[in-house]
Amino acid sequence: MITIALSKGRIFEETLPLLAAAGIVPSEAPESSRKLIIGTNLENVRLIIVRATDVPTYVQYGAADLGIAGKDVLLEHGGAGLYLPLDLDIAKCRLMVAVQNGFDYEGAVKQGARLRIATKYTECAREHFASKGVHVDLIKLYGSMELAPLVGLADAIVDLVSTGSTLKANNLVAVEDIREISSRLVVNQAALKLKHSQLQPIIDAFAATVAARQV
Ligand code: PRT
Ligand code: MG
Repeated sequence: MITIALSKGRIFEETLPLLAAAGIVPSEAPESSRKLIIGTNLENVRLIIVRATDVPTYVQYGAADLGIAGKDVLLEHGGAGLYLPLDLDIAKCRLMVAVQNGFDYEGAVKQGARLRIATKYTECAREHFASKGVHVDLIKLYGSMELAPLVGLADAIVDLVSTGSTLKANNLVAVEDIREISSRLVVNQAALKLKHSQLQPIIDAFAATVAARQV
């Protein structure tokens, strides 16, 4: 049995064509079913539906052989025990620093002020501000980071931005671009050896699809 860990929403949607290229068709959509284990047209392949941040954990411990996770999630997780053979170039966005419109971020940084930063991405944020020599207090949040500067919880946030409409709707502006984010294929290292003949064709089909899109 091959088990693939996916999260609902954008990753599931953008993974469907990759699965199709490997001849895998889910028998249900996770949005319409409450099932956490979803069968496929192939008897020996199943999908498990987990929180995006939990994908690396399921794969690390071998509860899933493969998974798809955002680079943001992998940077926070650390990647222990994981083989990351492929950038799938899906679920793309940017990790950015944003502040409330009118907040003088440049000025605060120049003055050497200690900034309060609210984020779900504490590892990436710590590294970013350390590399710039900016002193920060990190405030860990689990969602809706955009609210923090509006109610005085933080001076700035570190969050993912794709269209920019969430920032705009909350009177925030991006002031720094930390890095590009896309999703990666995550493989359990032991499974890759033990189930090589079953896993390699799936990895190859994903790779061929990604390569064909980049021409
Ligand atoms: O939503 P949930 O709390 O269950 O978990 P999650 O947010 O970790 O999962 P999900 O499914 O929302 O995101 C899965 C992965 O998609 C992330 O790990 C990223 O790698 C990737 N991704 C791509 C994004 C976005 N684009 C994105 N825009 N993840 C989140 N966002 C959020 C962002 O945090 C912000 O709140 O969307 C909002 C901004 O979007 P725009 O379009 O308004 O700029
Ligand atoms: Mg989300």
